[in-house]
Amino acid sequence: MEPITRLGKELDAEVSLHLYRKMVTIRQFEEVSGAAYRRGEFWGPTHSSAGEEAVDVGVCAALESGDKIVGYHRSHGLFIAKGSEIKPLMAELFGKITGMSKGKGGSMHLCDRAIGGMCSSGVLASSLPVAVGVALALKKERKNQVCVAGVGDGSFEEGQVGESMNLASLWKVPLVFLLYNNKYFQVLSARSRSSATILSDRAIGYNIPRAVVDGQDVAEVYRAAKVAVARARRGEGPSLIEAMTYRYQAQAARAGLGGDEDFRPREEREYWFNRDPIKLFRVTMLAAKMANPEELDAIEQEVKVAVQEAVDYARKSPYPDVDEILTDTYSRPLHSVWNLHTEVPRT
Ligand SMILES: Cc1ncc(C[n+]2csc(CCOP(=O)(O)OP(=O)(O)O)c2C)c(N)n1
Ligand SMILES: [Mg+2]
Repeated sequence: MEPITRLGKELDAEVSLHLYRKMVTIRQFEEVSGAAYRRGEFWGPTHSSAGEEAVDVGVCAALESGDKIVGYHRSHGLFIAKGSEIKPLMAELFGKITGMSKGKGGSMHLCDRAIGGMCSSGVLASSLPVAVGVALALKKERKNQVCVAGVGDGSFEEGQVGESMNLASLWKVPLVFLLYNNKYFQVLSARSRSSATILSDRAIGYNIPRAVVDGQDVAEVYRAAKVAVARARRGEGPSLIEAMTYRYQAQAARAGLGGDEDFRPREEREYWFNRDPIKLFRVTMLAAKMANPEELDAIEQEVKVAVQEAVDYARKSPYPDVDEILTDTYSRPLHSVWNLHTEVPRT
């Protein structure tokens, strides 16, 4: 396996080992949570970030702790990369009270304000207008902080994307659009949906600069993110990074409900599995003598223990009390919303 982009001074041995640990954490988190899901330990569609770790980790490596992220429906990896603890993330998937959204959000509605994780959403592209609002607030409050917003290649076809890019550019908000081009919209391939292969060309029409990067190469993603984040921090407005990547699992895990089949061609899968971002990074670090195999193996073992602890924690945690079903789910108590807008009788 050929090493990927040469690591420069910007990614020294210490930083590289840290990024490697993050990527391994995402992969193992997805493998263990996916297995628990398939055993029926929790419910609700669950989208895995496996295969796309270099995108999440490369981008977050360019962010400061005060910067924000807004996820989409496949954002476990983005939250882990930004700094979320895996115990409350796992507990959220399990619907437990100790989860980061108190067990009411599940896999697609994450929130971790402590690390700048504003939200994520299961409604395709709906988080982009929210991200424009977050970035506008950062600008108005002169925070010198940046927001990164994730979106999938299929979701990129939604109308809200153009509207969000237009306003972000017009208002010059500090936002980085992060397009995960994994070439599939559920079972529909990119080729069957669009004659354009570089989707980010559309950003040019909104006067937004864009970069197309190898999403399996963490160093390349990091380099592009640094440029985009610096531009946002200088007050020059949004950028778009299109990361060419591949999801390693089927569209979503839906225990017993279908949707778990993988329709993608075997040769294509083989090509992308040979470009596993973690294996590529390992080869690169070893070639650059930034680490020895024993160190990297030790990281994998440590992560294994931590992920096992997270799943045990999620299993042992209680479910939220049924009396709390409406707590935190509306900005105002539901009965006051009803009183204002409808005739719905109160019981
Ligand atoms: C508005 C809306 N329409 C349809 C769906 C169902 N849905 C969930 S994921 C998905 C595919 C999204 O593909 P893409 O944006 O490429 O992201 P990927 O899953 O490949 O990461 C669809 C159609 C949804 N969640 N929201
Ligand atoms: Mg896709």
